[in-house]
Amino acid sequence: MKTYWLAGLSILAFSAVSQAHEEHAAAHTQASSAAVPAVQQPASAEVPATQEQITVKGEILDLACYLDHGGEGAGHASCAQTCVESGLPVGIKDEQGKVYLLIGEHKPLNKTLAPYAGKTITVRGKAVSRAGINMIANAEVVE
Ligand SMILES: [Cu+2]
Repeated sequence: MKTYWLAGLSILAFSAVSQAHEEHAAAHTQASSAAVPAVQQPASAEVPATQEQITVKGEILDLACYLDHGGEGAGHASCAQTCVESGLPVGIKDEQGKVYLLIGEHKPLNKTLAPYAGKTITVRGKAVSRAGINMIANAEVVE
């Protein structure tokens, strides 16, 4: 008999909790639907890109092979050179392992960087990050 009583009590407690949860969820829905029409901005404006001038020393990567199968280092250098020359995205991996896409002033840097593929060099430019992707724009080879 005591077992039934406990089971009944826990069902009552559960339904009270789930009702409270539904009210809480409804309050969230109302709050967010009220807030949305007030400021209509494109998604890109909500999270501003970070920008800073940086100098990065690291290995020039062919990003296609790096992302696909971890292609990097001296053993991959000739493939990286071919890939970068052919126009695939080029990047740099710094000594902490952070990877940046590299571009010039709104133009590709592949011809400039192909000879350095698989080698460690220093580049300088404007670092921008958005949606988890890092890029150095207006990149120049420092050494
Ligand atoms: Cu490659």
